[in-house]
Amino acid sequence: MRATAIAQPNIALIKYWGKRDVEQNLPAVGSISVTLAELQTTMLVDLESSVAKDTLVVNGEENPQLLPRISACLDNVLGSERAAVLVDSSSNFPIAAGLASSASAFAAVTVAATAAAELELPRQQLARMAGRASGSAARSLFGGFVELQNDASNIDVRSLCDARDWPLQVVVAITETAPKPTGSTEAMEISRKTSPFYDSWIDKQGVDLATAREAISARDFGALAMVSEHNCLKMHSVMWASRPPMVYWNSATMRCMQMVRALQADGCGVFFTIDAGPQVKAVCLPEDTAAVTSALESTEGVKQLMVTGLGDGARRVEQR
Ligand code: 2P0
Repeated sequence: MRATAIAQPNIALIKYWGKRDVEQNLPAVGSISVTLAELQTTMLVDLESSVAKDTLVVNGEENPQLLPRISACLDNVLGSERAAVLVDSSSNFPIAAGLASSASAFAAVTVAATAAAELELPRQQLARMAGRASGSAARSLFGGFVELQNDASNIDVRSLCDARDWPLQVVVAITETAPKPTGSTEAMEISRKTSPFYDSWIDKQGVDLATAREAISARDFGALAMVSEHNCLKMHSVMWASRPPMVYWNSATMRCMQMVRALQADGCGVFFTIDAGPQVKAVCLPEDTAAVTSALESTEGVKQLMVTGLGDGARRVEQR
């Protein structure tokens, strides 16, 4: 009746932005991501604690903000006729700051809750359950390069390539650790309702997905770099043109992008991607990791760097 799971966040190269069904939390587009290795969320779910109501502890402190979404996820996984649950979570990276903390949190709680209830479910079903709580969480059930397909009335998630088969590195430049001003869920709906570029974003996503899929299959870093940066900047253009505009970048975000451009001009195998937050993720070839790390380390406004390889999907671990 107690189980612990570990999940890692994932970084989308071809982004999820927009929902076709808010109630069911179904994405409007497919997406492709990489699951990270070193950034981790560890979550204990205890179904027989003596808590009177659902309780969420994050890094040692009660967290009432995230609790309603965790409770809704537990209802979805365990049914609403359940006893109060204690969830104890810890992450080794800043949460709610554009580092996909909701992806690892909802992937971990889904795996831990099903394990605690001794439910044996296929990974695909776990991914759909996690995705109902947070779209990007569905991708953290799988490792390496992961595609979330958005077909018919359901989502389908699969690994395109194992982490060990194309061991790229990701250097995360943290430029701000405070929570972002507008959460993704709300921001996506603002974009859908107000951005003049939204329909075109949805229409063109299939082309970017196909290009990225081919690049991953051919291990073609240059092609993956080009389509990933294009897709990232296109998503941010949708956000910038929304009303109110959503500009998640700060001046250090721009400086990091310029630094990546300078590294590319020097022949480095690196590209950037940025999510709904000011952090810059530089994806690079293993042999260029040291050069990328040193360049971003010395970029003005970078507060912290995290360097990671690609990792595995969410899984149960020994009780802590
Ligand atoms: C992504 N993001 O593909 C995109 C890129 C942010 C920018 O998925 O509303 O927290 O919980 O389904 O999963 C962030 O969205 O949104 C996200 P919900 P989620 O990674």
